[in-house]
Amino acid sequence: MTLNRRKFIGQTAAVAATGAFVTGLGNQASANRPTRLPDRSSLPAQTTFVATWPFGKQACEAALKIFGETGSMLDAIERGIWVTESDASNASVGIGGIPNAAGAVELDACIMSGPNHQAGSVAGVQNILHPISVARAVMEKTPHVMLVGEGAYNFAIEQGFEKTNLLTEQQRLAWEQWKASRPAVPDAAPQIDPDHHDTIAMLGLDEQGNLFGGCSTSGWGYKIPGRVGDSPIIGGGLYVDNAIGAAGATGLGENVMRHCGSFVVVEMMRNGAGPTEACEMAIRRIAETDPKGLEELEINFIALNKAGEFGAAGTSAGFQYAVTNGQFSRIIDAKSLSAKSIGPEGGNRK
Ligand code: SD4
Repeated sequence: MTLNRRKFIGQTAAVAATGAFVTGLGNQASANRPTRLPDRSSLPAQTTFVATWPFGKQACEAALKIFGETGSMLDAIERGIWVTESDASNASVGIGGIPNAAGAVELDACIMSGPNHQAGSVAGVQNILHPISVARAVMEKTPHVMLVGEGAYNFAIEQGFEKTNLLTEQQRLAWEQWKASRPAVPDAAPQIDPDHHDTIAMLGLDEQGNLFGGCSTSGWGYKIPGRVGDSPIIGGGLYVDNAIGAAGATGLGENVMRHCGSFVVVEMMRNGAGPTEACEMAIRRIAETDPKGLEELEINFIALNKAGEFGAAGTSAGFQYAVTNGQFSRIIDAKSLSAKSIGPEGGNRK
């Protein structure tokens, strides 16, 4: 066992150093033929966190630190995501998030625990700083999986969460401007800037090969009140299968949730694809059925398998993700499937 472990970590370091690791087991989407998943059950993994976007690096580093202190992967995922939820300069997660069309910040989040296949989720919740923690409370303290809107808020307050104003002055002013410039068609859907979307999805693996994940967002800026995206949907914005791997999504949620995106990524890994390849295959499969076609989908996936291999792919160029483990912490370019550019962080910090 000790030998195996050393050998695996040695291999991991060597491959990581060459950069080959980040591309997963293969790049060819045309190699759509399922291969048998190698038996990785005997390979001990090293604790690894993977998250969407460059800001995910800070969150992953916090997660690794929390794991070191508490030994709890759920604490690590939850409190790693706190870092992004607390960052008022991030316009798409937690405080400082772009409000909905009515000027209210409405948050979506979910969490999954691989070993017991548990999940908790909240959607459309207002005035709560850490929706990821409410999602965890739903998972651990109720027989349910998902609470929405007022029900989720009331549950949070009952659980001791504080009411917090999440609308910053900067976002209030931007919303006022948006409202003033929006076309005066009474029933028209709000004009949405597709650049304003950036969610944190975080995946985690412990040394026993157990997988976990969390996701948190304020969603599509100026969305119709009550709109729920993919991020709190189990199998949409996040999916964890403890036998195989985990995946998370960021981008235009409607184009992920109509296809059970993260679930599809995990299923691709079940069929033998490496993480990057699985993300790519899922996107290509979505693009095949979706009338929008590949370039207009604006979706990105991250994936982590049970052996600690990770990867990501996006429909456009510019999607980056973060990986942190005991050996390194870095931001990596995802594989892009078209030349269209989304820019760093999807334009969130413009
Ligand atoms: C949503 N998928 O609500 C989220 C937004 C997002 O990067 O991922 N932004 O549709």
